[in-house]
Amino acid sequence: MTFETIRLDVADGVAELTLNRPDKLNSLTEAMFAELFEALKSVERDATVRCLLLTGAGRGFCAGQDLSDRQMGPEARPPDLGQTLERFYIPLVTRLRALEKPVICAANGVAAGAGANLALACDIVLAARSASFIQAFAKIGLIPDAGGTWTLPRLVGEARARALALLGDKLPAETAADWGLIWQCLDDEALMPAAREMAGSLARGPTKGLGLIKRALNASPDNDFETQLALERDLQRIAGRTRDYGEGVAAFMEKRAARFTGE
Ligand code: T3D
Repeated sequence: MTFETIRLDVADGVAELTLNRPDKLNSLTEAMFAELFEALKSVERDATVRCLLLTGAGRGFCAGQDLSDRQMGPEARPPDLGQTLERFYIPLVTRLRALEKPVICAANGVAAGAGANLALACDIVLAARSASFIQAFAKIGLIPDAGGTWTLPRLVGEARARALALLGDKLPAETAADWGLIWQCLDDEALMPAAREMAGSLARGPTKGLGLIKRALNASPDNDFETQLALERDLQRIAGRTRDYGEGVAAFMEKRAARFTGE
């Protein structure tokens, strides 16, 4: 598949999706969303893809909405941002969270506005030491979107979430890792090798089981303890019927590495 604003490279079970407008710090345009949705469709449908790795080209990960598309003259009617969220941002982060395959974000540089929350919608976020996370919205009179008001307090607690959102300050990757906003901060040159190794390892994992783990964790914030226990019971029933569960147990008993097929 050839794209203009993103790249999609599929090899050895991993789909590496690169936001590719480096001159504009990979800020998001309508054309880019169209290509992202096309790429996601193929990742969702292709059973040979067992892990998605999202990153950015150049020195930034993603600077959020391309603001040159939002310039207005004094007389112009303001755009309906509710509608752009509905059409673009909500489907993008919803599909990443719902994808029943692991999604890794390798934040290679600054992640600002919806770019930061796009990263946080992924399952595991690795970041280069030179990267940073900025809830830039308040600087232009907006509120954190793309799930930010939901993920931030859950990941870092109310006090830090409120300060990040209200101040719009730059949070260095190292602090983001210390606070539990992301999984790990790595030296710049170590980021992509580590992200690719992790993606490869997940792509060789029990894909159905990993998908069910996501389903359980996605449901958890809305459930009480009893409801979640019941969900675990139902999903474990499904996991217990997968071929990979049989293989995992056999490999353990035979003291060898498991050969998961994702079935
Ligand atoms: O609108 C809706 O549909 C609602 C949804 C909104 C979602 C949102 O994401 S709103 C928030 C939008 N994003 C921002 O407010 C961040 C804007 N960018 C920045 O604050 C800074 O660029 C950064 C802090 C991210 C990085 O700063 P720095 O100094 O490292 O780089 P720079 O020089 O500012 O940017 C480099 C180039 O990228 C520059 O282009 P130029 O002058 O070299 O041609 C800059 O204009 C461009 N760029 C960076 N961010 C954006 C952008 N161009 C368009 N839109 C951007 N968001």
